[in-house]
Amino acid sequence: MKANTQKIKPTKQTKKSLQNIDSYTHLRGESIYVDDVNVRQGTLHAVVFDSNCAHGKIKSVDYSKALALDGVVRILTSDDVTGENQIGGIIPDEPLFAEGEVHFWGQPIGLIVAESISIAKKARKLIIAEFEELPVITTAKQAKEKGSFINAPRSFNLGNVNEAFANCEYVFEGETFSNGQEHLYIESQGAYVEPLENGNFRIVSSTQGPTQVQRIAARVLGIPMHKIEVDVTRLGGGFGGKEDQATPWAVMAALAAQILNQSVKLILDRHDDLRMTGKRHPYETTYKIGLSKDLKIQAFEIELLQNSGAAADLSPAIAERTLFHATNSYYVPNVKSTVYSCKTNLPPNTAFRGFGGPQGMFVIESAIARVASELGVLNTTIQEANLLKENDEFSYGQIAQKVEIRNSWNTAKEKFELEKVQNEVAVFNENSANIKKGVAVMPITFGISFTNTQMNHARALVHIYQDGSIGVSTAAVEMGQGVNTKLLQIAVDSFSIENHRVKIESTNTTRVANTSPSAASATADLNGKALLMACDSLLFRLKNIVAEEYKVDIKTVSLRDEWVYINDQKSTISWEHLIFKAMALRVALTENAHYATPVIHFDKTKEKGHPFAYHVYGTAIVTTTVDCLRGTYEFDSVKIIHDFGKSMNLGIDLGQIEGGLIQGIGWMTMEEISYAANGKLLSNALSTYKVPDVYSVPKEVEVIPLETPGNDMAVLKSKAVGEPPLMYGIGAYFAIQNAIRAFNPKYKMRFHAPMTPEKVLMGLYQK
Ligand code: LUZ
Ligand code: MOS
Repeated sequence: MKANTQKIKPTKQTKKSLQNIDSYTHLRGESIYVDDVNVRQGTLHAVVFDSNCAHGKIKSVDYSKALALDGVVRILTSDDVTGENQIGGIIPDEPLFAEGEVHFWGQPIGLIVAESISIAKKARKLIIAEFEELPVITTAKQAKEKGSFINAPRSFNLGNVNEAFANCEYVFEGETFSNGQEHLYIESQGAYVEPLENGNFRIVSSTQGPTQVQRIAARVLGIPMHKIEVDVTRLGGGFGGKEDQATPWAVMAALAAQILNQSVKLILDRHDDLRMTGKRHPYETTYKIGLSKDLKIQAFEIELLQNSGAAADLSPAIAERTLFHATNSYYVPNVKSTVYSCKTNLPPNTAFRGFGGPQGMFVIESAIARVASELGVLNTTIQEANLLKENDEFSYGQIAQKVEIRNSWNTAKEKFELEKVQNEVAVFNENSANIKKGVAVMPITFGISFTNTQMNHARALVHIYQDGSIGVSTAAVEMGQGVNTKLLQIAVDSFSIENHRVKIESTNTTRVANTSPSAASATADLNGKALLMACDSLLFRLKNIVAEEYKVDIKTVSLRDEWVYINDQKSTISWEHLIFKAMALRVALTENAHYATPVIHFDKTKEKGHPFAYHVYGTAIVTTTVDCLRGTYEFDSVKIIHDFGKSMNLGIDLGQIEGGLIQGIGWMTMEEISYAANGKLLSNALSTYKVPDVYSVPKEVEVIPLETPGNDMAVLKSKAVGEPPLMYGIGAYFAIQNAIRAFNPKYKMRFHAPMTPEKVLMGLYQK
């Protein structure tokens, strides 16, 4: 395969997007990550000693040789924890350091603190641990058979599936599997902790959830939260992997800093990170789908087994989102969906872009593909017949409103000439023996808000300094998604001042407290809305100064391009002059605002409510070419109609679409996590775990914004864009599958992701 000359068609932008404010320092290599922080003299370095047994009783651990090594300062274990040895977020079921037993390969047992990383690593090799091995569970199915669960199953129900199936013309049952996914943030997990005076600590962490780090560190160190300050400048990627799982490393470093009264740095190297951290949850699912004669889906019943790993982590919340998205973009009047969070001996699996949603969507897309092949129709015929309409009810009780799925589908169909493409592919396949093409369409409908209603809030703290410059603090964590650029845009637009006047500060728990993690695609919405409120309050005060001085109605006062206008006339008051006046009049130039998403609610006892502020919609057409001698494939094009609402920064939002899409294609086609039966991670390096690269991205990616009125629940009507595009990648699986079907009429469709070249080859030559 030759290198792709990737062509990304420039999408028409009405207004030039503000360039990502980090691009200057990124390009020069000057951006600061945890490993770049200036450390205090005498800083110690830590390495985690972890289990090489997936399930067992710890018989003995001999640290003596390691401790004798020159430069080793201390080895901490569960015995040294000053507070509670417990880091569980949702359920307290996860020790910081193993106590008595180990439950996964890679579970932390101790922390080696030494004068250098190389000494600590050398010491790690000298520790001898003995285990009494216990039975190991690696799959969700094994866990279910043994009754090994994290919590009680959840079930969403709508209508009556049994009655509906009885009246269906067509009923099919089957199984699907989707594998996990490694986050592979470029910056691995890590933290740097300094002890301050009076038993206080400052933690610099690569976390999406600064408050989570602060809360758990306080619990483990046995001190109040106000003694801990967590500071985050930016992350070199998170993708959900640092929503909860940045915490243990920060907490271990903090514990060492507390015990040794010295600053401590703990950064996982890539191999340690791959082995010790959880990933996207694999799911094993059985489904039953029923349709009427006119191909309307009447009933859908699924039982999902989530491979949660050895502790809860965020699994219960992720399982819930799987149910929320189990019908993807379709209206199904009768639904019974049940999910089991299965406890296995893998590292606790965790949040990953889409948060269980993609796993749910894969199942219904598989069921539709199965029906289509059984009935000899195109997948798209069934998909199109069942798209959501205005006022349709989701299985969780929310009524679909401002639905744009048909609009995006129809626009994609027209603009990208779907029928013509499908015909061309069919003609190509008739005339080509060993090269086959496949096309698939992937509609997405993704709910925006944390499904846990109480997490949907944020705050902003704005200081206008006396020289007219501004500092903005929010709960938003910049992880490459460009949220700081959006926040800057909100502040400069609010005051109509120049970009250079605004600085977005680091995310810091002493400036903005009790933060929800930057997650759920909701960061710009929640923090942006809070920032808008803070700016509006300040603006009111500033305008009031002018109104009082000139005895005019405040409504006639406005700020434009760094000047005060009265009745649309430019005054003699500049921005700087206005701030000078405010200082002289002792007007408060600081504001703190709190935003909590209105309207949303959810009743878990009934499993009904209105959990999402709104949904994001879109449709992708994926075209692939499969080499039927080799089983290899490439993607000719992915063409997307996406519902941005009214994008406030199309450049940044397009970046999110492209990144999400490629990450989704990787999950569905090439990234294959593999554990041995004894629980050891086999795909433990980048030589055995394949992520998309420049050779595997689609040759053409075209994204056209859908024309819509936008949605007031989104910040400046600019809809959330972080997670939804990952799910366009699901189309890649079905595009390849359609190419296989064109080559091998005997191919019995299996729905077992990822669709690696090995699986393609087996499908091509299945008899
Ligand atoms: N994190 C979370 C998330 O705690 N709750 C959510 O609903 C969610 N959704 C997507 C991604 N992360
Ligand atoms: Mo998340 S999957 O940390 O938005």
